[in-house]
Amino acid sequence: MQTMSFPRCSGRLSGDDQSTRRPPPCSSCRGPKPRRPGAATSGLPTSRQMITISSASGAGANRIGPCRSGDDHSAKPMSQDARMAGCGGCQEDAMLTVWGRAESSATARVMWALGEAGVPHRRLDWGGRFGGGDDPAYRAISPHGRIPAITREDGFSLWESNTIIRWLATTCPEAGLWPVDEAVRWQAQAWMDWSAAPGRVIGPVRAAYRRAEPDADEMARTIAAAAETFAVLNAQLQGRTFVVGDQLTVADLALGVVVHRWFRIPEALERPDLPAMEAWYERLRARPAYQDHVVAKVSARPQTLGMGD
Ligand SMILES: N[C@@H](CCC(=O)N[C@@H](CS)C(=O)NCC(=O)O)C(=O)O
Repeated sequence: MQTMSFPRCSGRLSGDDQSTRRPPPCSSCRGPKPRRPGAATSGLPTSRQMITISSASGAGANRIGPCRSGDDHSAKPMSQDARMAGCGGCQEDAMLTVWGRAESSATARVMWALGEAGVPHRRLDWGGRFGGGDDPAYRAISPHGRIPAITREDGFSLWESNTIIRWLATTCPEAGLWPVDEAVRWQAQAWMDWSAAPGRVIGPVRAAYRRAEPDADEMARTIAAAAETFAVLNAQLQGRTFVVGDQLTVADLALGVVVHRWFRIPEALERPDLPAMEAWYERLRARPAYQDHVVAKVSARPQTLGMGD
């Protein structure tokens, strides 16, 4: 069996981010599968130990994890994709790990997606003050050393938050995050790719108001530039519940975190009203997974002028 070494675990398993939600109905056994007590942590690293796993192309890659629920999987074999995803919680041996600190916007996006899909997972603090981005073993998973990345014990790994979200949505179709209609599906892809644009303009806004001595002109200029970009999303949301229709999709998952940052700009700063986007933001805030992984984690400290990093 081929083996591959994953980065040493920092031991910071974030308990609040272990999925406690009930998994969605399993696509294979057609019914919710109860989780084994302790399944979220058994066999997983507890301190700085090396995780050795079988490679995705190795002998264990296509193995269906033993289902301990007594469900009969032979009636409807799992698809290859569902097996690789461990979707629905039936592949307990293939517990998904998210590498990334909770307050990172890219990590929060993935965590929110996992919460929406109800996929069992754990998160390890990684990147930023926790370090690890330069660990050669982590670089093997995430080539530019950025967070987040995901790994499974059978060797599957992936990086780039939007790609992880696409993978999740397509391997867990039960979650309904991947539009069935072809035209809508491609619109969602376009909005996902466009999500880099608001990502680029919100950074300068945050840098401007957080400076020790914020400059009024710089703040006004960066907010105006950001508002121009966010107005594009506001126009798209007019008359729609979510970005590409009446259902939450990958497009919302790609954009929801950066919009949270926009609405966290200190109230003292003037910014144009974007009513359709604000109504959509309120709809997102009503979702428990968004509350847990975005509102409670990203820019959670009160945002004030001159607050520093
Ligand atoms: N396009 C990447 C961006 C990844 C990225 O830049 N992540 C930031 C955190 S949001 C990062 O890794 N920063 C360095 C660090 O946290 O150590 C994605 O969406 O996954």
